[in-house]
Amino acid sequence: MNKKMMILSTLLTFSLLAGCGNANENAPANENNHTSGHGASHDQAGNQAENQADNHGGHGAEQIPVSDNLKASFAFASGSAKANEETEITVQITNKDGSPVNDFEVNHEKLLHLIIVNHDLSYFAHIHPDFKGDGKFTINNAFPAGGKYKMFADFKPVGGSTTTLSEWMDVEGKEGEHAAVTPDSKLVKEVNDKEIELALTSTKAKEDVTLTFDIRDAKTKQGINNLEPYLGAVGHVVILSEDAGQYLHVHPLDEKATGPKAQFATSFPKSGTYKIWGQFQHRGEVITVPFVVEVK
Ligand SMILES: [Cu+2]
Repeated sequence: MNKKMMILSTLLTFSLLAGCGNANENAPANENNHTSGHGASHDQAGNQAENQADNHGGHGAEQIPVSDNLKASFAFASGSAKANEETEITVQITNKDGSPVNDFEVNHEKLLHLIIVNHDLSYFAHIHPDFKGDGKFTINNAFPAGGKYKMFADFKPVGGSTTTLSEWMDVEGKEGEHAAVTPDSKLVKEVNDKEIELALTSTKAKEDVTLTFDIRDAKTKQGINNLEPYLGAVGHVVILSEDAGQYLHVHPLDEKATGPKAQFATSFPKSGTYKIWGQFQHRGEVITVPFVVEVK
């Protein structure tokens, strides 16, 4: 994909996310599946996004109806999860009629990406469940405390578009502190002996944004120019709104970059506080660096 296509694809995705966001908030209580991606119901904005997508008809396999028809059911294999205990998570992808979906495209080297965060976004996991057939994926995870966790399954069915389906799950046990998601005063962090600086070309909602991560050795301040591919690209970035209601897809501008700079394209659907996790690999080690930004 060239840069233009990537931006177009990103824009379309965000239009859809922005459009479906409100519909999700109003989802009936018995709807156990909060779709942060392409939800079943479309409000006015959602329809606009869909029309917009139709106008760009040449957009390859990204057809919306398939994703609209999908459902993800999240469960703990033993029925419940306890803090600090390995728990098997199952994610079952079905059509709305309950028939399992078994054909997935490899997307960033995996069939399905599972992102898990807790209520205040202080916990973040990005893991890759194994496909077991019958639409089912499983993986073990240990949750650090009790409380609510939101799980996002990110996948691409064959013939469909990139889809993100999510659900809040309860983990038994003592809850951790509830910390506020506070915007960083300086977008520089030190993680695993690396100093990572983030720059954004815009912090306004609905604008194209390029995120540039600059990765240096924390001691020498020398740029690191031998980043290794992580999930087939220079890095992987996940962005969530403060309430975890909006999950943003982010695309690297140059997948083959090796540092010290790694650039990604996105667009924030609305104003608010967002948490950004950048993930990079250097010398076999995955570095996860979080930032919090305020979008106006
Ligand atoms: Cu992944």
